[in-house]
Amino acid sequence: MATGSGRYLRYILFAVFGITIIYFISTSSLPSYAQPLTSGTAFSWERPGESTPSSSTNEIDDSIHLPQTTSVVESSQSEETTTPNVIPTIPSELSPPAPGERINATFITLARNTDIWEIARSIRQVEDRFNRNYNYDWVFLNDKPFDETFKKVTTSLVSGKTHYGEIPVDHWSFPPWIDQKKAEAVREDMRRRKIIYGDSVSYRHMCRFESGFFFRHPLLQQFEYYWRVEPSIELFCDIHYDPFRFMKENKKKYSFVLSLYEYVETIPTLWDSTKKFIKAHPEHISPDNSMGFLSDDGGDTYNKCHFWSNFEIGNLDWLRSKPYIDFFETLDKDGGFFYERWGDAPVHSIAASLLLRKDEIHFFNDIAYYHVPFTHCPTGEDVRRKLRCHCNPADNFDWKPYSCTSRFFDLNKLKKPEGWETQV
Ligand SMILES: Nc1nc2c(ncn2[C@@H]2O[C@H](COP(=O)(O)OP(=O)(O)OP(=O)(O)O)[C@@H](O)[C@H]2O)c(=O)[nH]1
Ligand SMILES: [Mg+2]
Repeated sequence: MATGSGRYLRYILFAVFGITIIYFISTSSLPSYAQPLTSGTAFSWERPGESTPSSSTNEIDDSIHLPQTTSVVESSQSEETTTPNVIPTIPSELSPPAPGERINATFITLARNTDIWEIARSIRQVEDRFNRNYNYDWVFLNDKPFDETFKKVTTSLVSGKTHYGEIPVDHWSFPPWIDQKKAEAVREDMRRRKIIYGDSVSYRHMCRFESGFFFRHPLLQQFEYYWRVEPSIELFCDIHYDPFRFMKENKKKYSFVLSLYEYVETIPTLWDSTKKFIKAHPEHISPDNSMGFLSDDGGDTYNKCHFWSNFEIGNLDWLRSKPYIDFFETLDKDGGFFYERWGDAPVHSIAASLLLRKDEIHFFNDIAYYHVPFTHCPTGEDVRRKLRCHCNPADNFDWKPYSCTSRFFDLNKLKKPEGWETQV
């Protein structure tokens, strides 16, 4: 008996369900042709004659209109039928510039012609998330002349002015005091030990250029602040204010989003050269420096912590100042860019930590960033939601053991963002 009545109940349920479906189809899905578009009206996201069901919970803003590209004329009104134009008109401006003053600042990219599509991706991200509203300039530098494709594509993507410069030969070559045989033997040894970029000459020129020369290029003389952008980076969140302006108004000279430990094999004697500089130029060392970020024993040894310089927003006048130039020249004379493989990240980081006051270095929690293989995804759900971030918080590197960002927070007595403990 129980089985029989159960079966009847199922039949009834199926019947009710079927009738509901038929009713729904017959009442809701038939086009009403209520609003024919005539020539001269704007194209709407609604298909002609289709009206948005008012009961729908997905509210479509039918005030969104594209520029006039389509005209559909009802056959009852005219014999003439026009084919919809599939080529939209191109707006001259994607969005209006943000109000307020601009800082004397530029984006800066060092790249080869072959980097074009990777840097195009980066530019697009920077423009979409920030610069389309601010229109800052962009300086491109190369050790060879940029080709037409590079210039054409980048000019079309950047909302500000673009500038293209070639690097002077003596900023991208071996200085005369370098022993070529010794440098070659080092490269061969690093190749055998499989040290990343260990056998590359061009990588060494790049690191030396980024350490000591980019800010001296004639194209950068006119600017006070720079924001470095590398190929194939990602920005995961909207940038809802002007970071250049933040830097200037808060007297910041250097900033970062990611920090980590350097491969010791690439910098075995960098700290010896640094200590030589400290001894020779005590007048350049800031009384309120960040030695605690670099060393766990008061400066005797280097703990390898550095800010990851493929992202940086900084002050060019600081890099052009005597303390920084004296620091770079001490290192350059010791030859470690070629006899080892010193990177510009530890060089900039040691300089910022020793020459600047603690409060002149800034950590941008709200600039969400990726450069292979590390991600900075802002800690704090509220921030991520408000900034429309698309990064996975689980990928955030900030509080992992191989990051030095916790050390930066502790040294500066900063309160870590809520939720950091869950990402360790
Ligand atoms: N003009 C020029 N630019 C270079 C050269 N080598 C590297 N660069 C640029 O210098 C910057 C750093 O080089 P990358 O190859 O990204 O070095 P990296 O970030 O340490 O390593 P990746 O993991 O490969 O990104 C990038 O903006 C490159 O486009 C070169 O030989 N000539
Ligand atoms: Mg890179």
